[in-house]
Amino acid sequence: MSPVAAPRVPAPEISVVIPVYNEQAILRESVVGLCEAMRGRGWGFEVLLAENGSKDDTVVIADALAGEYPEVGWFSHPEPNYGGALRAGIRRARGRFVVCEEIDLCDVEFHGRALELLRAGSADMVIGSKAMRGARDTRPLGRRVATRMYNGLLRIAVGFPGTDTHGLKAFARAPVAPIVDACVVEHDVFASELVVRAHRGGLRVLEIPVEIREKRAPSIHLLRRVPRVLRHVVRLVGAVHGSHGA
Ligand SMILES: Nc1nc2c(ncn2[C@@H]2O[C@H](COP(=O)(O)OP(=O)(O)O)[C@@H](O)[C@H]2O)c(=O)[nH]1
Ligand SMILES: [Mg+2]
Repeated sequence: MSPVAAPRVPAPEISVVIPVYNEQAILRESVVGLCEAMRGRGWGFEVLLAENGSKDDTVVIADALAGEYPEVGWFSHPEPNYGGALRAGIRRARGRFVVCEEIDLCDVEFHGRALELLRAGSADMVIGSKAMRGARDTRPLGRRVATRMYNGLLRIAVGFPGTDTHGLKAFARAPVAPIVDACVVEHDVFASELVVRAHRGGLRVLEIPVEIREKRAPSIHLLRRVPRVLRHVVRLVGAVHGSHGA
């Protein structure tokens, strides 16, 4: 099996980038559901699965899906790094618009609403917020509280004015590509750096409420993430305040 399979569709309008790690249980069902729903809406799209070092059958399933669906491609990022894989996926994206997804969400309704705003030129980036008015977050209380605490931290640390940075987002590739290149923080906090830099760079960032229904519980325990996230937020503060580039 080759270590990478590029999508076989020419010039898609939409690139859906999905970091995946040890997702054999839901990968097939999620990708098939996503592709069928997007085909059903008549969209030209590609799906890029950004894997790194899965120890289960994720890669075997991803490769089979790429064989069955010309829209689907996958690659393995060499380091164990969610943000690195997401960033590499965005760099491979060819669409005019890029949607950052999660395999346990695959919310095509969000794609539709975000695309409408992006196509109309009403925004450069659309964030699917779990925490704004109108959102419906069915995750356990601890994770909902963590989202709000993390957002409060970003507000204090870097003046982030929104309600959510992690999770679903869609953007126009051309204005956001240089911001992706400017990001320096890895792992979970890359997603936040991207949104924070988009705000600070004067892009039109719009939040819309989403309904979160995870297909399974998260793979990493919440508390185990905290020390690394805090270290990376410190790095983010340095980065956006100029010590690590603009
Ligand atoms: N490439 C890659 N993807 C990951 C990694 N950890 C989680 N993911 C993917 O990131 C998405 C969100 O992960 P999840 O466990 O649901 O965490 P949540 O964001 O807190 O809900 C899923 O598509 C996962 O497969 C990782 O280390 N590398
Ligand atoms: Mg999840």
